[in-house]
Amino acid sequence: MTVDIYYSTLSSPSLAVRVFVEVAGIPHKLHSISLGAEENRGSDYLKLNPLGIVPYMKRALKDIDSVFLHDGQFVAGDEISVADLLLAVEVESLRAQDATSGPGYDDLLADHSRLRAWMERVASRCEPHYDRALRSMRAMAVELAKKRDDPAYEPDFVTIEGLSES
Ligand SMILES: N[C@@H](CCC(=O)N[C@@H](CS)C(=O)NCC(=O)O)C(=O)O
Repeated sequence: MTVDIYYSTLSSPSLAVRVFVEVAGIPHKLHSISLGAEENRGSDYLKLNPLGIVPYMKRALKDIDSVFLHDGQFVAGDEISVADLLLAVEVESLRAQDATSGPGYDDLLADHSRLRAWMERVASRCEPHYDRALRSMRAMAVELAKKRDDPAYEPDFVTIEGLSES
């Protein structure tokens, strides 16, 4: 299966993803998005990725399941690496994105049992640091969900941000 990667040559995370898939021999197609020409803010790209940022992988959750986690316990084999942490935190960030619109985080991950099991492995391998570091992001998702129900509700982001320090 070929992974579609939307990327910019001026974006460091894009370059990291490109080098990773090339070194790992993962079949992929690169689609160049010009940040300078603001193609990432154009309606075609926003339809694809409403966040308007690069890198972006189409069907990313499916790709993580079938391409990145198909052999071994972790992304680069049976040992955890920084690739697992970067990817797991990126998946966790869907909590905030989907608290404001679209399906919730649990619904998004519902059909991805391999992905969920890997997320649990990453968290438990890095316990207690992983859950502690993610506390603010998870709390923010809860507060954003309240705001979705009541647009007048104003979450206290300063207090939420401080949670991970305690
Ligand atoms: N956490 C994201 C960060 C992506 C990101 O910040 N991309 C920047 C370029 S490095 C971007 O697309 N900026 C465009 C914008 O914000 O309008 C990732 O690692 O993929």
